[in-house]
Amino acid sequence: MKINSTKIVLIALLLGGFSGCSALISDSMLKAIHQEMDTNHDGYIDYSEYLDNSNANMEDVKSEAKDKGMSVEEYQKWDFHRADSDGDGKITPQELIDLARKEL
Ligand SMILES: [Ca+2]
Ligand SMILES: [Ca+2]
Repeated sequence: MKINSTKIVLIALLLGGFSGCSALISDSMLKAIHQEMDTNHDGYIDYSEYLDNSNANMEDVKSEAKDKGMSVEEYQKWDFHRADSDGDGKITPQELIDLARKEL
C-alpha cells in the first residue's frame, strides 16, 4: 500500500487549528491545506468544516486553548475568526495565506 505522505504532512499541520499555518509554509501547501479542510469543495472553509477538523484533533485543540487561557469553544471561534479577515463566515485560500503571512 502506498502511503500518501503529503496527506500526512497536511494533517499534521492542521492539528490544533490554524496554528500550524505559519509563514514557513508555501502558498501551494496552504492551498492544499485549504482543499483538505473544504470537505464539500465549494471553495471556502465554513465554520462547520473548521469544527469537523478541529473536533477530530481535540487533544491538540485542548492544549492550544489552554495555552491561550481560553475554553475550547472560545479558542475555536477565535481561531476561525482571525482567519476570516473580511468576516463573511467563510475562509478563502487567500485568507488562509494572509493569515500565515501575518503570523510571521
Ligand atoms: Ca466548504
Ligand atoms: Ca472570509
